[in-house]
Amino acid sequence: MRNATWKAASRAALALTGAGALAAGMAMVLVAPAAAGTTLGASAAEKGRYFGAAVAAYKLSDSAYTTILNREFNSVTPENEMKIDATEPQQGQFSYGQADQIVNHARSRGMSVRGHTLAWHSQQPGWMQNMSGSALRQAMLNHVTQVATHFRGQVVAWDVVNEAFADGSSGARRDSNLQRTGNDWIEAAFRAARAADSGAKLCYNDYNTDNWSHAKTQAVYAMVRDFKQRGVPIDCVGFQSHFNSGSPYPSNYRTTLSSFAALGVDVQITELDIEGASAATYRSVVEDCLAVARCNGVTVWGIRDSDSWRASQTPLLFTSGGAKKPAYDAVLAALNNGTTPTDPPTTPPPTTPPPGPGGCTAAVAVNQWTGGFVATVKVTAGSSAITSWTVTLTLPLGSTVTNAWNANRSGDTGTTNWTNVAYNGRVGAGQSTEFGFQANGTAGGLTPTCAAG
Ligand code: 9MR
Repeated sequence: MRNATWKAASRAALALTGAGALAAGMAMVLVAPAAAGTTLGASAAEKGRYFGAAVAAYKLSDSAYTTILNREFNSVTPENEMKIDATEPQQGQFSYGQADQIVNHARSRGMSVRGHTLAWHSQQPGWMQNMSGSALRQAMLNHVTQVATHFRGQVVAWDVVNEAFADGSSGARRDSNLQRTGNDWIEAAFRAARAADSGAKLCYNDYNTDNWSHAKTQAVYAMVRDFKQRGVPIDCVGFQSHFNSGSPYPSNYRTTLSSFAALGVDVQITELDIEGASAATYRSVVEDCLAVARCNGVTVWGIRDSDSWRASQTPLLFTSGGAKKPAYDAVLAALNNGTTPTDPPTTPPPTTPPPGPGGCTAAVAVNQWTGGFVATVKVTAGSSAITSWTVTLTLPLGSTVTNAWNANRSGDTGTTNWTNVAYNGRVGAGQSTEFGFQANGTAGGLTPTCAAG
């Protein structure tokens, strides 16, 4: 079912175009929609892809905006209207008006809809920001269930979880109230989404995961591989791809897309914008997607520059006045020239390099509440790089580890040993990586020791 979804959406868009052309021919008054190959959506559909835009409900009354939207795009993502603060402003009271408006606009025109987003540390309503522990976990799962159920059959893919990993070199999960409910919050969200809507593709979505050599990319990769191995229901990974001078388009972007695809998930470019809108960079992004069979499509994060969250960077395909920019022409040409891809060979998972000499230190930060705590342990290499590490930590009597992330452990009580996982054993001289765990009981004065190699 899920694999057929994109193809069905593309067919619907083409069928609509055909019907419109026929009607125009008979009545001789209607303007025929542009033929396939002259708009982003039609050209993408010819390649079995979609081309989408983030859409704001309040702009649907702006005809300059909807003219471009309706002409060019065959997929939409609500920019803010499906977020937690919009859909559940008071706990247990759901509000779908603006999201429904976008969904109806899209679907009545043959466009597919990406849902964004069910579980996120940001844009939480006040009531959720103030929650923690099992009450928050329950509220999050109920939110996922209710919202995915409401949009069942209308959303082809969901960003189930958004931006759950930290920036920088740690490869760690981002600290948040959701993360502090336990490291399994992400897989719990995916399971709830699948139970509520078995027809939608379920995606993990993040930014700064475009460069294959970055720790954050590798950490998400390791999570997806683990989910696939353990049967956690994940179907796709969204690469936001907000490119700018501080976070540029990387030359290994295609490697990133194909490596994730080789894990058995689809990949989607979900929030594309490029500072300055370089035509060459836009072209490269589209070519990279077309080169990967499991890259389903591209969504730009807004239509005109004035619609962008970073308007001053003029990062989109249309000027504020609605004119096509050179980047638009480059994207259209790339879509029309693209060849039908074949699946790339499976990329072997990264392996842990052999141990080498060097020393390390470990420091722990604790977030304690009544009856439990989360410990974040920072492992720092000494004056030379290390390739593996072991941290030893003694828990106070009565404390038991309940779950952990970014490290393998032996022992849940008393003296516990923690070793690196495949992607965080190598730490450069003076650099750090982090792992963490949640435990019942009290933390006391934890004093970790670290051994390298
Ligand atoms: O474009 C969105 C902007 O209108 C909102 O104010 C902002 C609030 O968090 O979210 C923007 O969209 C973000 C998206 O939901 C997740 N990835 C980053 C996007 C840009 O900030």
